[in-house]
Amino acid sequence: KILCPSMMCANYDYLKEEVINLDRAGADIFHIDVMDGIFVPNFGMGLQDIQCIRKNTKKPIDVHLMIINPENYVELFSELGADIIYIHPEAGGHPARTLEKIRALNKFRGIAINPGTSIETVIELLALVDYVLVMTVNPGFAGQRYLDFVNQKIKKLVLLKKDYGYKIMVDGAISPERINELSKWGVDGFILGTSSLFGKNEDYKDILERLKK
Ligand code: S6P
Ligand code: MG
Repeated sequence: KILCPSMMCANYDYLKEEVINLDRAGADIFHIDVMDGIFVPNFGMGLQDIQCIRKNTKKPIDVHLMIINPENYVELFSELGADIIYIHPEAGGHPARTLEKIRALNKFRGIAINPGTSIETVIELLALVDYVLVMTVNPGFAGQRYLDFVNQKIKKLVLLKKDYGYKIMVDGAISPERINELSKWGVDGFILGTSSLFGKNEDYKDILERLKK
């Protein structure tokens, strides 16, 4: 199980300490949500936040770009030290070209797909990516409700995985129970927000160890 703390849920008063603690506690990949107020009705995280996270961990970081025309910004996020760059094929531009750009920068390529986006509309991209981030909430906010209708898509992506070799990650309202169930289905990685990791009054290490099992 690949466990990825969603850093927009961290305590910003102590962002540096949060990164150091999560790193020591066994986080696998730091997940950073980037929102432009247009593709999704919210803003965050800032470039300075990304710099702070990059400075305080050697673990991989991913940027989940919820921004329109991501093609224009992949160099920027590459320079900021992202290891995995997720783009939304729904966000305009030419996703296949953007993914090619990410590969040329020697970064891992990812697509993030909205609950309302079907596999059929992104099938050509599946051969071009290392990671598929399945949104199980409509993107933009933490603390939402899990959308059960996405389960069907997750199962289809698990079947297709054998031919393409991507990793499947899920993002949105991922609770401990959900992690158990989805990992049995063949989901590889989990974005951890308020449903499983943050605001729990328990050591990150204890939580992450329990979730790993
Ligand atoms: C949502 C964003 C996610 C959230 C995460 C929060 O737009 O892409 O990464 O931060 O879903 O987790 P939770 O458990 O509060 O839904
Ligand atoms: Mg996200």
